[in-house]
Amino acid sequence: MRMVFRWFGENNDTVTLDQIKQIPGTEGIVWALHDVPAGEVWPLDKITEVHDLAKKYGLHTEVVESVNVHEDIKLGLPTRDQYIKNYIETIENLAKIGVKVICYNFMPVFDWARTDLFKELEDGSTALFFEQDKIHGVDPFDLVKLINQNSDLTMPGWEPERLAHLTSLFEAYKNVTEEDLWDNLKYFLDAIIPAAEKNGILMAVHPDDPPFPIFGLPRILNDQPGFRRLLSLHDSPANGITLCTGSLGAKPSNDIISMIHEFRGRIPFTHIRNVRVMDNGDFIETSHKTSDGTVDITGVVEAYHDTDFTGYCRPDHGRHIWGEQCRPGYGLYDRALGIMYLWGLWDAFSSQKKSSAGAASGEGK
Ligand code: DNO
Repeated sequence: MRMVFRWFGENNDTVTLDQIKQIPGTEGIVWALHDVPAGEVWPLDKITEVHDLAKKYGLHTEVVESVNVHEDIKLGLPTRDQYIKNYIETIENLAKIGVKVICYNFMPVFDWARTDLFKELEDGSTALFFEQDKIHGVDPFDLVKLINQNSDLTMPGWEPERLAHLTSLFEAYKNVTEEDLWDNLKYFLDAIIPAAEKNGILMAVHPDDPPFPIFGLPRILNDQPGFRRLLSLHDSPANGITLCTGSLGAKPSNDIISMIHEFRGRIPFTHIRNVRVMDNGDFIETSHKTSDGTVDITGVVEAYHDTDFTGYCRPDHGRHIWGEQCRPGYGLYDRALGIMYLWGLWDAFSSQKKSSAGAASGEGK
């Protein structure tokens, strides 16, 4: 397991590279050119700038999250070919500085969504929260009206450039079914995976977050059968998964440990975090500790250990603790604590394995 840490850039993050460097066992940043709109080519000079900066702190830039997919690709419009061409050019540019994994997602219109950024937990810390009633039953066109009226309905993860076209996007998706989305994903993968292979890059799709359709938009990547189908769309090690335990864990029927075993070798990148799911389906992000949430983090790390996981891992989100002012979910303290918890589990499983191997060889003497 190779630990990395998401960093939004010098002007966009409260966490600094030298702080990241001091988190034990953390070798690189997970980064993106956040100011390049989806669909455009990432310029090599800007890519090199981030790479050189991270290198000064001894951190690598092997994992990118995300190169966003233009809506026209997800919609299957004729204009998609140009955007796919641009995507391939970005893959080629990223390979030039040694990028190994590109995370992306295939969620229509919205990326991850929450209804509250600072929901208070019992211990006084705050965390990202999703309340079903705030989203379900909301007509997408009413939502557009609400946003235009400056309603305080905030949805983190929304990209401003998409918000500006929300009405036309909802119109465009009106007749797009889940099967259409699958077809469009296959078309995209058939075009980009050979380019990724040629450039030594593994593509890793992120699950839908939350793991169910919102606002009537189709969402297809949020359970084991969905990921099985994804892998079969284009059979190549370069067609892989960003296995996010927090996203998948918000759907209690998901057996994440079984997924880790089944998809072994096709998970170049994982996000490990916990989430507490309530009886009504609301969920809140908790500390990484297994007993604090619904996801069996101990079992997840054990499954990775058992399957000799050598991919990249990030602690994903954390709570906001000790008064830290930071990007929602992306403070230093709780994510650093999460990393230490994950390493603690990993090291414990390693030493357990060593002592049982030792006992077995002792028996043989
Ligand atoms: C939220 C993240 C997502 C993720 C994208 C991947 O913090 O996990 O925004 O980066 O969905 O494409």
